[in-house]
Amino acid sequence: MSTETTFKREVVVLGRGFDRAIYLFLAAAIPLLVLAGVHTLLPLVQPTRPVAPLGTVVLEMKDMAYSSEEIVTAGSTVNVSLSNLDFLPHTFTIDEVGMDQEVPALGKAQLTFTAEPGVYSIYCAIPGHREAGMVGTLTVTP
Ligand SMILES: [Cu+2]
Repeated sequence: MSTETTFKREVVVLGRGFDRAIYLFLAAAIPLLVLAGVHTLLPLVQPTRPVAPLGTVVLEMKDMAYSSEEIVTAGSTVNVSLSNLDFLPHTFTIDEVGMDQEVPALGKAQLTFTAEPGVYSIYCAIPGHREAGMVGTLTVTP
């Protein structure tokens, strides 16, 4: 008998608390869900890394080196997308074509230049970097 009474009272108390809990949960969860949705959709709308156009050489500058030491491109127009991941500036320099592009620390640069078919030396013109091995070759095929 007394057990039944206790049970009913508990249900009533639990019911009130439960409604309040749902309300608080929704009040907290809805903004979070909206934020989560925005975060989930954002990369689809705005990629964190820019997508390089087709035919573009994507080159990273990291730890005093280019991510590819040998680059081969076809045609006289060369497109290069540079990302400097180091905390110091680097350059993409090819003397024969008059290219000398500095990329600031953690910066990016897009290059378009023309080069006759041939093999060209690439190096970083920041003092000491070429000597440290920041070099590469660009081969342009017809
Ligand atoms: Cu450098």
